[in-house]
Amino acid sequence: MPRSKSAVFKTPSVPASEITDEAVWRERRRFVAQAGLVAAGLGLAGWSHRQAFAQSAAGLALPGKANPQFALMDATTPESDVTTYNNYYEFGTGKGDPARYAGALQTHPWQLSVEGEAGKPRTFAIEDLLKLAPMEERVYRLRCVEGWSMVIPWVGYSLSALLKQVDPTSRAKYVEFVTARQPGNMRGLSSGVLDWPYVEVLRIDEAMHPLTMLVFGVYGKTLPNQNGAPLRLAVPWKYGFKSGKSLVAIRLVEKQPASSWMRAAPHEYGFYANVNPDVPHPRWSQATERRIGEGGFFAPKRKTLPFNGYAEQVASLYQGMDLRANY
Ligand SMILES: Nc1nc2c(c(=O)[nH]1)N[C@H]1C(S)=C(S)[C@@H](COP(=O)(O)O)O[C@H]1N2
Ligand SMILES: [Mo]
Repeated sequence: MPRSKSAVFKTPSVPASEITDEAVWRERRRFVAQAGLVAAGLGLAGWSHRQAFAQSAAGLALPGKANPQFALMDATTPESDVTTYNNYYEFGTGKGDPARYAGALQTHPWQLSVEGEAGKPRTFAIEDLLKLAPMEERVYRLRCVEGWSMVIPWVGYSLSALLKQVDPTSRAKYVEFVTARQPGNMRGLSSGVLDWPYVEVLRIDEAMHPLTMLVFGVYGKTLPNQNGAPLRLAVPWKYGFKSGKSLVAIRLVEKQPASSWMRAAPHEYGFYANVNPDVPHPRWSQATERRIGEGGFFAPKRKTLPFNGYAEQVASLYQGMDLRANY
């Protein structure tokens, strides 16, 4: 897990005036040789002077083949909103905090361990994950339980492609998603709003559903830290908090686990958290939503759709269940 700062990403401490062209060139070569994204053979077009001195691998070109199956009629939310209006409580609870402070997140090197009820549990380097399946661009709605929504062009692939690699056993009934906890780098950890690390949970069939996406990029570039670099989840029919950012482990388990939010406020957050306009949160109605970037505060609200508009794809997963009891 990337708990310690990598020397590779430190800016040289020599005054700029003393750095020869040779030294600059050497430093660049060293950085390029060690940075994972290049090793991944993506042929990243944007890799150049700009990236040579970057502190992270966020914002590099990461094209995905547009998948028309996930095209939406809704206009996409402007990139400037997607990357500046965020929830990432490890960096503070204000909407602007993640963009302001998530630069401190260390995203290199990065590994994801896929463990538990699996025939072939394995730790994957981010470089290998980037090569595991073809990158797709999918436009998904994101509905936050707080009553706002966005439409976001993510880049990644179905989580099922990864899970299949480890051969889940028949006892793998649930999946736990564990996200990064970097005490020195996350100024929000001291706040105590949640138990860290931030953990989210799905049923195995939800995790294997083709809509459930492992996300590496947004707007054709690798994820900015505030959006969950270097990889996060997107589960578009559930409230946004189910989509954990900066994943470090995925655990296949037999018994239904609790998420961080379930433990913090069990009456407010259940296991499922499917978007449901008929079941209000104790503090927020879920009937309507404000689409970020759409005409500001006074723009008419939109009606929230059951399963966030994905009912056709996912309603069958919950057949026979009381969705009021299973909120
Ligand atoms: N690790 C972690 N993941 C998280 C959160 C968080 O605080 N920490 N917030 C969640 C919530 S409440 C929402 S709405 C989405 C927001 O994703 P975005 O900022 O990329 O739009 O991330 C989710 N994933
Ligand atoms: Mo949210």
